[in-house]
Amino acid sequence: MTYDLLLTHASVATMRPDGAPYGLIRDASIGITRGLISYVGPYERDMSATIVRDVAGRLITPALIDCHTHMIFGGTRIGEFEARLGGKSYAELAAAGGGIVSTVEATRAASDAALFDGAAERMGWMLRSGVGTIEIKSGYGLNIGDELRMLRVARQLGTAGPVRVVTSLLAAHTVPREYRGDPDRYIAEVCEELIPLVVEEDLADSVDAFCEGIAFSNQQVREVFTAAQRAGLPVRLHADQLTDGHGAALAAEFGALSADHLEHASEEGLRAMGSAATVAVLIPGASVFLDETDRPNIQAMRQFGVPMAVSTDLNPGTSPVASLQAAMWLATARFRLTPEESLAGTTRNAAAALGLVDTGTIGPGMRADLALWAVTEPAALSYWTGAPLCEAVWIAGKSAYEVDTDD
Ligand code: DI6
Ligand code: FE
Repeated sequence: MTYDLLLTHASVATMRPDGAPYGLIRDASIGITRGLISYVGPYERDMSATIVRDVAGRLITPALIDCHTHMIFGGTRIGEFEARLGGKSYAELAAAGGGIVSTVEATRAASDAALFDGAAERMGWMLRSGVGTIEIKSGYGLNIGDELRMLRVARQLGTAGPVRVVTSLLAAHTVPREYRGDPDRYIAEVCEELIPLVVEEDLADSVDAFCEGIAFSNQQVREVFTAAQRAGLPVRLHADQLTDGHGAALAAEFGALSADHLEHASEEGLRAMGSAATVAVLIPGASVFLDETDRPNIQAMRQFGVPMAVSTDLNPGTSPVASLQAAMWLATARFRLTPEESLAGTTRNAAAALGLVDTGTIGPGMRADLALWAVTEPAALSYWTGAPLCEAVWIAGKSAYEVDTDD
């Protein structure tokens, strides 16, 4: 057989769950045919390919997957960041009309082209940290027209490539100013008008909500989830980030793909997530940036068999983190994940959080979504931070990024 591309002499972290830690194979070759992996295993001398690349023992992992971002937005919140360092809390600023609502104003005022260009630049940063798939949420439009506009821009980013984009409708992010006195009316509009329009245009792959005192109640989230599932869309939830709002249990009850943040989730909630196979998406960047003292209960997640993913939550308010490899470092340093859990969290388990079965591990038949790193040990990806370790990314077998070796 002749491969389109053959990578030889690699340390391959396949991230397949059975077998060696990291599913690691040393001195391995990866054969790629028509965008898919057709061989991974020991180096064999007589394999032929259109392009052969000897990677000299360096590490290849699945291209990383960021399963939670708010990558499309207008403006920044640098002023708010400085105010927080002056002593104000995130919740105080949100209550005073700052926070998410201020990004909503800047996003509504931005043109489609400005939203696209801003997000495309950030996606370039993410690609250079080894990312091949990114989930992007709406949630800064908060009216029918602007939520649809954000999702259309997200779809355009996916079409433009090279990074694969998965989208989530997050209209239930916070109560828009126009509905301050009547959030139930906003929720009804989301359920009855917006979700059907999103489905009609195929703009979202899932529906998300923010269950929190400063956002939406359990009952309001139930309504959104019920409407989403009736329309055939899977759900996910921002759960128990700032307080225990029983979000983990609610997500499990609806069989959500993921429940995200979880700093204040109860043991019962996490147990329910384990039974429902709902992925816990851990976001150490927001924890650090907001200087949260409570950490997610990783021990309970391990005990109840909750799959753990790691994401940046890239957004202007709580997590201006634009490298998924930096999030891996934070996940070990802040949440005490092992380096293997951290890499599983940005590959195999992140794919599960997005409901994707064709990426996240390296094996025959999987998409050739691969990242090449300037290290040989998989644990090094959670050890170094701030170093541009990623040397190349292939997405569906195509070269998507190649480090500039001239300097
Ligand atoms: N939780 C978060 O961390 C982001 N959204 C959410 O529901 C924050 C978004 C923002 O502050 O703009
Ligand atoms: Fe978020």
